Amino acid sequence: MLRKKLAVLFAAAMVAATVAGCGGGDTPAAAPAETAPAADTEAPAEPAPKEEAAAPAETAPAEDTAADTAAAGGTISVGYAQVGHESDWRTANTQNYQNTFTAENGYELQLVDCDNDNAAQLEAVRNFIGQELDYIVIAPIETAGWDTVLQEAKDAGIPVIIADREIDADASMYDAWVGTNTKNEGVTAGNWLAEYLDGKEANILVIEGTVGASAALGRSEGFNEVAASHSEWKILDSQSGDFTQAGGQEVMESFIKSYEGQFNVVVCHNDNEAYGAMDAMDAAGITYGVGGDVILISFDATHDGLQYTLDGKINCNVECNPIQAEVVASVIQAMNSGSAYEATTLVNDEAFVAPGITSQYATTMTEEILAGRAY
Ligand code: GZL
Repeated sequence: MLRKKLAVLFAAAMVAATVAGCGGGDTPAAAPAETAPAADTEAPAEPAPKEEAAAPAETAPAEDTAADTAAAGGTISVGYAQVGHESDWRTANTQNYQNTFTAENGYELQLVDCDNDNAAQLEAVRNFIGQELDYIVIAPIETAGWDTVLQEAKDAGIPVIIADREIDADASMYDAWVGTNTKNEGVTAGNWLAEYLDGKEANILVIEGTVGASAALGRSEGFNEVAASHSEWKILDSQSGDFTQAGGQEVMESFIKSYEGQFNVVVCHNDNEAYGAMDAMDAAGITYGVGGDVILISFDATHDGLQYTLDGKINCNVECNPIQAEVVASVIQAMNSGSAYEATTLVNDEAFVAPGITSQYATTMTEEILAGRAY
């Protein structure tokens, strides 16, 4: 892999946190002012002190865009350690990276599907380091266990971008973060339910995402924060469906055995779990959605999830936008040209509700909205 030789830079790349549309919630702290990643030259760039943002000074002439680099015969090698292929959301995210990090755009993408296996994901990142790729992007399966391999990438001088989910590591251990605010998504689901129930009782079953995944932890934290302020609500049970349809069906079947006739709300941490829960409730003759005995809430707002929302099968669907590759590419291009880049970028999210429902927290679904969706 061509290891890009970045010019030695004399100035810090100014770094700022950018919020692109979701407010509130615990967004990752913006990383302190960073220099553009040290070039692998003899004299590494003089790092600006992290606690202060150095004023932009004379920098090496801005390099070309990735496409120009490609035209000049160079390519930017990018390794993407992808969570797996567990959901429609993940499929859309993978496709987005494959459509963005193309050869004609000046990239050489190695996308490794880690099949929801932490050990495989760490191995993929170490392989990227061993190949001396130019940049590494990680969508972390779990939040824990990243310090050692991130230090290895740092020692190798390879910039790392954490994408989609969050990790339990200091922001100084990686170079940028691009993703969504899943705690905010959970708060939105809770606020919508409170608005919809208008004081009525709720006996809630939750099908969580993958154990240890920040998306599951964030959604639970946000929803539970709202639930705690409603004494008329009771969360009967909460189990992981691993973000899969099979997992959602298995957990819902178990819930029906234990709580049939006792619950009126089911919260699924993603659309695929919701499809599995719907199959299980159909088999048990339990009605859900608008006019049903059970209120069904889902996350992701993928195409099929929004079709079910439009059909009134899902009452509320909180979006989590998988289209993130363009933002990651813009960060890589900025790093590559030694210019300013955002250390933290939140990707837009919104929420949708079934026709007949109006809400201050969500948009009422229409055919036009569905037709206009990118995924
Ligand atoms: C959310 C993402 C989650 C989706 C699931 O940012 O990490 O993982 O909600 C996917 O569909 O499996």
